Amino acid sequence: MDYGKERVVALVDMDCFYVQVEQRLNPALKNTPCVVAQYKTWKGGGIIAVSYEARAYGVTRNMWADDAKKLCPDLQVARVRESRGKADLTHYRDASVEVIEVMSRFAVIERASIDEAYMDLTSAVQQRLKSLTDQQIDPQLLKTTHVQGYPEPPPHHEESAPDAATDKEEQRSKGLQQWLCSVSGVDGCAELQLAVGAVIVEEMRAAVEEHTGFRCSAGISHNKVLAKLACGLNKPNRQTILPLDSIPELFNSLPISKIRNLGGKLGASITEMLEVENMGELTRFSQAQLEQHFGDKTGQWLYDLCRGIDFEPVKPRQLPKSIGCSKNFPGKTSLVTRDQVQHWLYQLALELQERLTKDREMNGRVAKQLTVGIRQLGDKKPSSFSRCCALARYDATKISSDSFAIIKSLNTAGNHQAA
Ligand code: DCP
Ligand code: CA
Ligand code: CA
Repeated sequence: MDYGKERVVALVDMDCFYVQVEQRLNPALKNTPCVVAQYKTWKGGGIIAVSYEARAYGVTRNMWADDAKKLCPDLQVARVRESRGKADLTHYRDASVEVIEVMSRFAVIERASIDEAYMDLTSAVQQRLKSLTDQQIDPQLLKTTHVQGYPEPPPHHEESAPDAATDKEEQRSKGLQQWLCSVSGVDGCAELQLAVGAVIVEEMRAAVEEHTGFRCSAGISHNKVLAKLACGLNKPNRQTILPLDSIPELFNSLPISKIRNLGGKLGASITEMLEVENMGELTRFSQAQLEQHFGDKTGQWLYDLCRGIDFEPVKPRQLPKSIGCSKNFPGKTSLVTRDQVQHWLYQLALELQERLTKDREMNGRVAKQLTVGIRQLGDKKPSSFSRCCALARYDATKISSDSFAIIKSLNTAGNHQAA
């Protein structure tokens, strides 16, 4: 097996997930420009999910609903439910469980967030390949599949004009057939495994839509980083194969921040220290150079990654690792008295108690540790302080008094004061 092509890994991500959940609850929202917004107190609420119809008007996440309506007067706004004075995401979590259950029928999956999961399809693909005697894949089984880098651009630039005019579906099908020809019939061809993986993912996505009504997109490649990247290339309701030979061309103009785990500090420090913008530029550095700058482990990882290689395994895990809730109090709503802090800690603890109890019943497991994080006025990070303690009982009163004891040490006012 070729180096870096040993596995078939897919990432499935739901399209505008909270919007689809709201559309299923209220079919009048289907096929319309619509958004999900949180809280109404300020400028119509903050947008957290946007339908593709609304995206066409330039509406994006983090806009205020009132501002979005200026871009799109017909915009419909669904509201996140509230309970105990804070956002209640129960609907979306329950919908996520539905989706994950359907996906698990096809492969061992790693839940990566509320609306996405990785899967290692290597053994499922090998099973199917045994029964595929002619090593050919029918393009009819890949009706929503794009292959990144295909069709290959014609060698002469003057011939590219008529191609550019053809529509997206024509390009997709031409590219798919071209790529299938190049991988079919070659015994032991690693890329043929991607094609079989894509057939399985087409079936999985159709099953998800049939059983939940929700649509999703997917990426199919040889590792988690590439699968995640591929998934975003042809959203919504499409899947994309990313073969290793399309990497150099793609990485040539791909900003480093677009890669999983490089969106934050590490990505910024790479750009700064090496003076590079695109992923492909990293191939100019030797492994020793990268190790010198970023340490042995990260250096080695980057050396492989800029060549499209990554060995992180898909971990079998369907359940979230932790259960948590939080609430922000921006600007003037900032909490200033002890009573306020205790009130909200208790509200959060009530939600936690409810969700922990449900989790224990459904999944037969018990949480042992409580982590408390807080953010103070002026902090940039979502949590500037966090400490943990033992969690002995699922009891909101106990959880909130333990939490209060933990964060008390940060208080600069005297203990006898209400401030
Ligand atoms: N979400 C949120 N706040 C964020 C990011 C996401 O509340 N800052 C919620 C709303 C989204 C869901 O999580 O619907 C999934 O997030 P995604 O980033 O996957 O975005 P969408 O599914 O909404 O859209 P896309 O089709 O681009 O994946
Ligand atoms: Ca999504
Ligand atoms: Ca997602």
